[in-house]
Amino acid sequence: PQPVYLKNYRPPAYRVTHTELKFDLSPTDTHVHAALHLERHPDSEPGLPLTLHGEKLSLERIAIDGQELQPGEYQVDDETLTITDAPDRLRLETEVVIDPQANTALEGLYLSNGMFCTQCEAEGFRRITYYLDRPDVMATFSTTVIGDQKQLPVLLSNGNPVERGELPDGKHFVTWEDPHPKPSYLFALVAGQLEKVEDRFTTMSGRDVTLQLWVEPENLDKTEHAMRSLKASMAWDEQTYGREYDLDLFMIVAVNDFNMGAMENKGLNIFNSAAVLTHPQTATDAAFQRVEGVVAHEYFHNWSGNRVTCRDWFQLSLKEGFTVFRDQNFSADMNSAPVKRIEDVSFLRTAQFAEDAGPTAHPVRPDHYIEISNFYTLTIYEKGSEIVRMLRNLLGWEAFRQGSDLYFERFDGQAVTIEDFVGCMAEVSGLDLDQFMRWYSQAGTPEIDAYGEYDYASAEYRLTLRQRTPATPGQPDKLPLHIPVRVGLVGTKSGEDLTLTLDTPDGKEDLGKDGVLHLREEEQTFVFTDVAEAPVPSLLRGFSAPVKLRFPYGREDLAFLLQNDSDDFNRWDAGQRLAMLALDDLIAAHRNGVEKVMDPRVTEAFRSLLIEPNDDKAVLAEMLTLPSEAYIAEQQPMVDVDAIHAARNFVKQSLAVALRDEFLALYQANRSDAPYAPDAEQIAQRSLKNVALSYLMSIEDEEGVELARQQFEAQHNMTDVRAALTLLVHSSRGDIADPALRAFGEKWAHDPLVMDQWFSVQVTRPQSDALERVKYLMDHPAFSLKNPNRVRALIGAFAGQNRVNFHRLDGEGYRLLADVVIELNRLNPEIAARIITPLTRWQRFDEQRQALMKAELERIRAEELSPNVYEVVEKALA
Ligand code: DPP
Ligand code: ZN
Repeated sequence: PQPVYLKNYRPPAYRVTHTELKFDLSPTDTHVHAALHLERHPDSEPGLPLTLHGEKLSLERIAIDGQELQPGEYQVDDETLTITDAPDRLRLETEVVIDPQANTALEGLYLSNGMFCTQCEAEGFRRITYYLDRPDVMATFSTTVIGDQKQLPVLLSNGNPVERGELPDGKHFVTWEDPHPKPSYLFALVAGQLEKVEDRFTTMSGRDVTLQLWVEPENLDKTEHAMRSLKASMAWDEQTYGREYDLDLFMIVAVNDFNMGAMENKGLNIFNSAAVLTHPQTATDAAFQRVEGVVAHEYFHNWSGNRVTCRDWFQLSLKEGFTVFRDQNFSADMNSAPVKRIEDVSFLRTAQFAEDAGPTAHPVRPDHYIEISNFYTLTIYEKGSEIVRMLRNLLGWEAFRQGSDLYFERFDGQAVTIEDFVGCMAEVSGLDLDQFMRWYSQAGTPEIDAYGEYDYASAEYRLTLRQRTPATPGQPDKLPLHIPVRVGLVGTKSGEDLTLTLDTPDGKEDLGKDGVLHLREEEQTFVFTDVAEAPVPSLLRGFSAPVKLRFPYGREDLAFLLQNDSDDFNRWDAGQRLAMLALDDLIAAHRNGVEKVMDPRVTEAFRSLLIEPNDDKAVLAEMLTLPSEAYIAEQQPMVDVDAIHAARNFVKQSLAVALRDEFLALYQANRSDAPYAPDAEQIAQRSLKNVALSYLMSIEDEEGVELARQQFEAQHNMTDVRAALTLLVHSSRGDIADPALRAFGEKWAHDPLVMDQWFSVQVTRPQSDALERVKYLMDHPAFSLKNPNRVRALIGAFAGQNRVNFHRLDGEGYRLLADVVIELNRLNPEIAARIITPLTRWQRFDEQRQALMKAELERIRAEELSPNVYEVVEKALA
């Protein structure tokens, strides 16, 4: 497979002004008739032939303006259809046959539980019909769907239904018109035995929109939260961005077999059932919040993605980074804003930083790729969102909103680039964002070394910041970035933020109590004057840039910030840093075979959190949560999974022993029998209660075990049931855990999304039988390698979250993952190329594990590989 390069972008030879499609649906031979209204693109190079994309299509007929083409007048290969002497304007008709039932890759048109559905982003439409399948070709669509009336009573596509009727042989049809020009990746079709829940929304200009949520009949009782989230998203986008919905109908469909979370097809969003269905008895708080976030994300794409789309796939973050930023802010407004920020940053710092430090590191705008579906990454999405957040912070909300308005107005109906977006921000604000653009082209996580000095005599505080971005594959040398560093100086006597007066070449600048430093050089010193007392600096407040910042904090400094910092995020981060210092010592002790000793300062810090809680419950629950094993691993030069696991357990158990009564009291204080609601207050209460329980269970405290057992048996809601079940299954109390697991498995055997949780709970258990359980569960009737959710719940959870067992020294964990990758490479290359990730991180481990992991990668490389897996394996072994 050959790479595609950004620098080779050329406009297409032709554009499509209107697309007419007719589908005659059948599981194994669906006929697709397409009539494309084509005209030469005004900017194309003269003489270019008309080349259409097409894969796995069998061509039955081809005609131009009603004239059948003869063999020789066109050429077909595995990926394209080319017509050399096409006129400048033409109506091209093709008829192809496709086999949805054989489509296990879940790209293009496929069958899921007897239901037809599509996934076209990024390049799935070419598996449906011959087309200029690239995002800068935008056309209006008219789609007729024909299907068996009994098997397929519901026939959906984009836009508005304009005609329907009966046909011979028990068939019927519906014709859909989508008046908004769109690229092919936003095309969608769904047909099956679905039922709907309906609601309405009146937009700010008075458009009456019908909202429909289509599901399989047994899931009708799981739609309420998604519908509520949709209406909240529509209102939020009007209030926050002035963006309104633009059709009379908005549909969401839940599908069981789906590679991604969801897809923003115009007017017909298709969702992985896991990202839309909820019920208090089947979904956890985290699942409710995910549904809210994903519903919002896909809805927001209607403007940031659909009305204004990407010129080419290198610009993917143009729509994804911006839309993630929008959905993160929406969720922050709906829930606890500081906790949302803590969660998003935790995710970024573990998963995205790891990606940026590994062999598949790439810029937020890559300059080449082999397989675009490999680039739906944490870097494009999460780091992309952080870049937009930095822009918002640099401009301030009002100017940022003006820039956003300008962007949507100027580029409505167009396919554009990241320069177009940032250009609008520069234009409205007058800021020079040239250096800032390097965030899009340089891969790797920048590191900042900070150093501060207080001079009593002059009352000055000098803060020196030095930045460096490590080399990444293909990018050995990096340039300095423009990094906004939000800071405060917290007075050690007062515990208050001191006023910041920055000494600049143009005189003194008053930054208030919380200011942004613009780090642009490799090294810069910032001098604050009139600093009345010795401060502890609070750096990178709110995580103002996606960087690693080091500062030689003492443990007392961190305990002080944990008590006094006015920035919630940094208060939490001070606690994490304090715990990390203790963990580092314990990891070293474990490695050296020295007795482990708990740092009393950590215990005291936790004690004060528990005794005089000055936080809301949601933040407190985060404060009491230790850094995850994955995050700890990210901080180590070489990952020692066993030492990390042992050190973290030691801290947890020490805290539990020292603060046992406090945790018990916290648990009791946060019990509630109130009917379940996924609101911020209840969610906070449950997380606090379950954090307390996790401490008690870490020492298998008798009362704690009994509380876990009761909590499981009460079956009040899935959040509490799953928390209790996990703690029991991860403990040594098989006497209680085994019957609970069995009861749970029997109760929910009919519900695949709950069985996914049942799989995950078991395969993440730290005991040494976990790998055998994975193998055993792979034969369970509820498991299937063909379903991406099952694969993620069983294999993904094991390889990604069960670090001690996946990294077993006999290499069995690696072997198991490689076997799965080899099988999925044939069935579903997109999922294969994702699930392989833990193996690609071999450089981070000891020599013995490195050798074992590389041997498995080599074994995979020896197979006949899909472009997806090929690209990842080649990078991993480069
Ligand atoms: N564009 C989708 C999303 O991120 C992914 N296919 O919502
Ligand atoms: Zn998206």
